[in-house]
Amino acid sequence: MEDRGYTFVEHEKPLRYEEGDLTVTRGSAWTGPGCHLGCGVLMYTDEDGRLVKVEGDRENPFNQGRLCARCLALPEVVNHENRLTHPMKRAREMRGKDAWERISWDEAFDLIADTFLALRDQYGPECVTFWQGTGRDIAPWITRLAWSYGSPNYTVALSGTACYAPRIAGCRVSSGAFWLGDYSQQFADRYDNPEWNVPGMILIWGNNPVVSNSDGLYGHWVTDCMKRGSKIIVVDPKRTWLASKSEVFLQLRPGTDAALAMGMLNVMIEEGIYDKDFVDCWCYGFDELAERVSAFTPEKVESITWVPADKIRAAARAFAAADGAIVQWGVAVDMTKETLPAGQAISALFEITGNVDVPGGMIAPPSILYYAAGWGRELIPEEIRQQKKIGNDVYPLFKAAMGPASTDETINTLETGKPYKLRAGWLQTTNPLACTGPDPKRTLAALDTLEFIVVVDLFMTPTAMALADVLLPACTFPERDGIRVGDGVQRGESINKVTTIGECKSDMEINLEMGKRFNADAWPWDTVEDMFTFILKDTGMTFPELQENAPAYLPFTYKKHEKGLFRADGKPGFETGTGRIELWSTLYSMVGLDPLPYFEEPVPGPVSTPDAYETYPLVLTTGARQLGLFHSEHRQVPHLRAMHPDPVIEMNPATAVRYGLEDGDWAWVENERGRAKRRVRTTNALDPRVCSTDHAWWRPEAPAALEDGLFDLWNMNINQLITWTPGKSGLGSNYKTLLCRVYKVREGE
Ligand SMILES: Nc1nc2c(c(=O)[nH]1)N[C@H]1C(S)=C(S)[C@@H](COP(=O)(O)OP(=O)(O)OC[C@H]3O[C@@H](n4cnc5c(=O)[nH]c(N)nc54)[C@H](O)[C@@H]3O)O[C@H]1N2
Ligand SMILES: Nc1nc2c(c(=O)[nH]1)N[C@H]1C(S)=C(S)[C@@H](COP(=O)(O)OP(=O)(O)OC[C@H]3O[C@@H](n4cnc5c(=O)[nH]c(N)nc54)[C@H](O)[C@@H]3O)O[C@H]1N2
Ligand code: SF4
Ligand SMILES: [Mo]
Repeated sequence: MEDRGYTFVEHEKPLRYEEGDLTVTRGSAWTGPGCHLGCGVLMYTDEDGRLVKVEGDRENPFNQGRLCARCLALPEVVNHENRLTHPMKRAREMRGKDAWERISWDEAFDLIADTFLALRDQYGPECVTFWQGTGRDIAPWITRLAWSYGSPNYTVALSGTACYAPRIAGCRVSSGAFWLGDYSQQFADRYDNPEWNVPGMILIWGNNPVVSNSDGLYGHWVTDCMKRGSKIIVVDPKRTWLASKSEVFLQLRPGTDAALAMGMLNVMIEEGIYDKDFVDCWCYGFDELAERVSAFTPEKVESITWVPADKIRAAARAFAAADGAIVQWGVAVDMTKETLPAGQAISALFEITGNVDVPGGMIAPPSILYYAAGWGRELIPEEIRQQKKIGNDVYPLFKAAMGPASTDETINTLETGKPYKLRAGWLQTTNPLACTGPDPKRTLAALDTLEFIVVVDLFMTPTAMALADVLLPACTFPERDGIRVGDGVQRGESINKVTTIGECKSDMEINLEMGKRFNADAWPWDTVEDMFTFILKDTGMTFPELQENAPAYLPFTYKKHEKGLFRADGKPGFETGTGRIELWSTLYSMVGLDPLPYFEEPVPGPVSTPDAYETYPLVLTTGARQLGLFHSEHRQVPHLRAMHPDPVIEMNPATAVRYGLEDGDWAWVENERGRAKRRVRTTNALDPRVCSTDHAWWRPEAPAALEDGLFDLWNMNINQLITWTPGKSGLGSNYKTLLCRVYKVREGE
């Protein structure tokens, strides 16, 4: 292995060793089942090769031996009797019925290839739509599959691509980079690294990191930093556990985030407590931003957000005064309809205070390889992408700057056949009817127009039961090898196979095999190991070398803008049109969007739709994460289901009394579009005007067939209250900004 300046961790033991009767294999977690992270794990297998126990790896700097419930319960997932274990097919006219025929992998691959290739010959490659769910280990493999087939219509199956993409797109537009909080995760020696500083302030915004461990952040890093002196501010409609430990808790009305951020900017600018040198030297459009936020006085913002003006002032002052400040933002920022201006205002908080690429502030770590946003872009001609990608003609931003197609427009296209008819679908790592998609009845009818649908999953799901013509069984991570090199966390990890279940194949194997049949030149590797080694070629490591030595850490430098390390031309500054951080966005202006942050009332809402508010008098946010459940997964897993057996709606005790409900009652949560059943949980952590409810519910134990209720989906899925309506840019959604009423479920319902 060549010396490229990587740092490796000393391992006391080899990759595999014996402990009593068991074999222990070191590795990194990743999907399936779902999670965004890759904690260091020790996987214990018995003499039959069965996974029996998982422990945290103390040597791994990422999680330092800690694991959460989902990895501890992993053997129950991997060995579950309801895992899909072999490929199956079903005649199109039998969709929705539990009427499957077992087939071999060869038959499955041949059937899919014959169908997809015939459609490509007849209608052109854009007639196939490829869907993935959240950031599992899928983006490189599904994008390469779609693009090597020739279709630009790869998409993340969410309305308004409302998960991470708006935050990433917004940051890239304004600064050419994506910013993460600096918790020392880029250093193998972590908190002991001499270059790192403890962040003075962590502003946790619409994120609950100790539960969700989302987007590359291990939640315990926040508490690790708090033990070392960091203070926190929390922006959330609910007094979360972290909020109860905060310096300032800003309990806002859901969906008013942009107004709150503009109020904080107003205070910083009025009081002159931002970093003037940084702004003068490195930012563009500050005067315009100052003018825009001048109307957002704390008093005005109080009336919009329900957050007291004094708290807004206190939060702005504490953030600006901190030595090293982080904005730890979450998906709530993406799930407000006008998400780009909200994200723009929130990122301006760390930009005008100069918390950019500094220790304990925000950092933009290089990845070992940058392929997470898509691998194989060169396989599809740019003019095809420009002309044919769905959503480009409706949303100029999608044409100018977005890799995926717009899912909202994909739904419209499925229904109207415009601008052309979609014929087939490839759904891998997503369960849109139970979780990802709003308006599941509409989603079902739209997808059902496709002539041919392939689903790749671990378990039978409502989506597979309703729609799949071919269903392929995927591996969980202990059943496969893999790499993790491209997600901005600055380290290379390997996923190491320890067990085998049925005939399951990994997503990488499936896509390599399919890809060869679509376009052999684009997939020249004999095995996935060869493919991983190819991907690693710029690192000087082969895949087996990575497995032995992982995790591998890249060298890291702060203040890259001063050193010419951000720009392709090697000059100081940022990779934007003006070379500066653009508080006034030249790209937004070019694609017809407002170049400055703004606030728009969430729709529906108490202000935007007062008539609806009379009928549906509670503000509703959905989908706050639960520790034992990842989206629609884990409902079959005994120890995890026991942690959260039923879908819950949380409300203030006064709200429950007002609607004749008691803690533990079953209630309907309803708006004009539909209703879902929830168990009432009363809590003082919520304002009496606001409720919070779980998402992604179905009951795997309920009857499966569509005519029998599709695993109780129509009683359980809260997304029946939500519509496919993104913001003006095509990004953003109203998953977390709804209105509802609640009433008791009657006996027999
Ligand atoms: N109301 C509401 N709805 C929401 C949200 C919300 O906050 N509120 N959040 C949204 C967000 S942010 C997201 S990202 C989406 C997530 O939505 P999705 O990512 O689509 O999540 P799931 O619906 O659980 O579907 C994932 C499917 O992938 C399967 N799977 C897991 N691991 C693997 C694997 O390695 N390989 C394969 N082939 N399959 C695998 C699982 O069994 C499951 O059936 O949901 C969204 N839906
Ligand atoms: N256990 C578990 N972990 C997960 C997931 C899972 O399903 N289960 N899903 C993964 C995925 S795909 C994602 S995107 C991440 C998301 O993880 P997070 O970003 O942490 O998102 P949520 O838990 O949906 O919401 C975070 C907080 O936002 C608050 N909130 C609700 N509405 C608003 C609002 O309008 N404004 C503000 N400021 N706050 C609001 C909620 O009360 C909650 O405390 O989690 C990932 N991790
Ligand atoms: S965050 Fe939890 S589920 Fe995810 S890899 Fe780490 S321990 Fe496993
Ligand atoms: Mo997400």
